[in-house]
Amino acid sequence: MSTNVTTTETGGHNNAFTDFRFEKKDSNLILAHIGFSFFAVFLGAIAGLLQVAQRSGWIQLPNWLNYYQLLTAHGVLLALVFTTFFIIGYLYSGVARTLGGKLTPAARILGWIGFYLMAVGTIMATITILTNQSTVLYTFYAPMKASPWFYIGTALLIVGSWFGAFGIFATYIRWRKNHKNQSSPLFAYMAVATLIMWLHASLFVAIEVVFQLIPWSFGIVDRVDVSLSRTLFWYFGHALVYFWLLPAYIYWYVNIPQVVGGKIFSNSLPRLTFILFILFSVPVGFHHQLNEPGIGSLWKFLQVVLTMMVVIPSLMTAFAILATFELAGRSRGGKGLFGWVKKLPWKDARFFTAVMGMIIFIPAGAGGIINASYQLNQMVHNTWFVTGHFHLTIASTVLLTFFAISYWLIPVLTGRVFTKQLNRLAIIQAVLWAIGMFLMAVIMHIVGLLGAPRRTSYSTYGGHELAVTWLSYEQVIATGGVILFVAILLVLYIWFNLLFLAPKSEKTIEYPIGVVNEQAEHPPRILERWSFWIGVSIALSVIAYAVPIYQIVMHHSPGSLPYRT
Ligand code: HAS
Ligand code: CU
Repeated sequence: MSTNVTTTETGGHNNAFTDFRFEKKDSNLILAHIGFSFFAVFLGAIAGLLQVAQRSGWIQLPNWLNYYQLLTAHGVLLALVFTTFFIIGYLYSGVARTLGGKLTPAARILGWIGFYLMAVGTIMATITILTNQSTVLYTFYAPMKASPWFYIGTALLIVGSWFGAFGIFATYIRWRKNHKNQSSPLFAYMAVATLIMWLHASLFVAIEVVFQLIPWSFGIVDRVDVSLSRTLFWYFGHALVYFWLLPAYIYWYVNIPQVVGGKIFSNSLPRLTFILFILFSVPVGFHHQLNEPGIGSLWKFLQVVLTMMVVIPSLMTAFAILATFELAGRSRGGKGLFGWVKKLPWKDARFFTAVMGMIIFIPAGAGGIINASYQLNQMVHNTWFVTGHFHLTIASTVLLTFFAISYWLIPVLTGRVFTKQLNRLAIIQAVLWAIGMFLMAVIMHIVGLLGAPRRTSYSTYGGHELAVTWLSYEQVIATGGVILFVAILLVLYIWFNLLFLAPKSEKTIEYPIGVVNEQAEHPPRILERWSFWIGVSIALSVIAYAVPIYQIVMHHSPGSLPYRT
């Protein structure tokens, strides 16, 4: 047990740093990412409102616009574009903040190259969606075929994010060189872990896009092996959802302790959780393909077991965050079993909004475990249950946490104050979000159990009794959707103010980075030996995937001709 944790290990938080400001070059790069992400939210939310109103029979779309086109725009802009831009921006901010206060020149160049690649890719993909040439949903399953420019656009988005990752690695490597034998600050450690996982997984969707989908959509080859393409997609797809989740965890582990006036509970546990995510995020993609032919049930079962393993780091996170909150509440004088809960800063939107997301994650995670249970998946697969699940996870837990981050990160970047009024609006926003999601996502779970399919536009199914029941639930779901849209307008209003209108602060605005609790142990060195963990991760993925992929390829499927929706 060691008590002399150095400030660098705690995330570089010492007095010299309370006056921290970003260099202009860094804040511009971060702001570009964050600002672009807001634009995606705006368009994606409009698509969401229209599609839920159409599916529930409230409106009829004009004939130049259809439900599946809106669904594609909604998924691509929110799940792929918004998240990637926001995450890279946020990770850049924390890495610059904790690794010597600024990015390296190489990181800035890589960051800008990445930004432009992602922006150009997004614009290309969005245009093809709006012109109905890429109505293939955000998972772009073959044999539904999109315009080649859609695939090239998404490939640029991914490759751009790799440049962002390289910039972060460059800054991290400089720090390691200058701080031999020290553990890196938690934020930077977690950012590096997240991006290692991301690079590993996204390489495989890049293979799918570059070697299968692009040649096929240009007509260079006529047919595509659907099984292989879906398997490559889900090799990436589950890790993708953790690429969204882990930055939210970084906020919970590293920034929130400072917001609540407490300390980070442990310096090793968060590192171990992130290592477990590197290991187990990838070899689990089959839990999205449990109902698909062509994959042996032994391999599906193995990946179900590994999926249960990847739940463990989330349970560890629940424990650590609660412990952090309890320590903070008690240090503020909270007494008795639950007295500390009252002492937490409930009126601070930077805390409240994120906690709303955490609380929602408890049922959301339970729903995930239901999805992953091999037999139960038969019941819920391709129903609205799954749509409900991901609106609680990505669209509530992660999104609310990102909102909470934006409420201090934009002020740090622009020097504008998150005023009392804006804070109050943000709290109302989070409450509205919870109500809207209760009506929308919780009901989606129920109607999903009644068999209502996902990815389906308005239909009465010829007045079939069961479908009529679905339709009555759908009215509630659409009401939830309207409330969520109002809540998004509030966020956009807050963001606009923080970017352009709110009063400039006289003092430096704090970038919250928590300090590790004095009793925490030094993290074991092995946790920072990346090559070792990358090796284990590759080994696990080979065990889980090598044989089934070999079997798919050797099966020599003639492949499918394209299908245009
Ligand atoms: Fe999932 C489908 C299984 C987590 C997103 N998931 C999806 C899809 C998306 C998605 C987008 O096994 C749809 C993909 C598509 O389009 O087809 N999911 C899981 C499992 C987990 C899980 C086992 N999913 C997520 C997260 C996502 C996400 C996170 C986004 C960010 N999911 C599945 C499966 C499918 C699936 C199947 C395919 C279904 C099908 O058939 O198609 C686990 O990671 C969940 C673990 C989480 C927990 C919760 C821990 C709780 C915490 C909060 C603590 C709270 C505190 C607050 C401390 C065990 C950490 C207290 C504070 C106070 C002050 C009181
Ligand atoms: Cu998954």
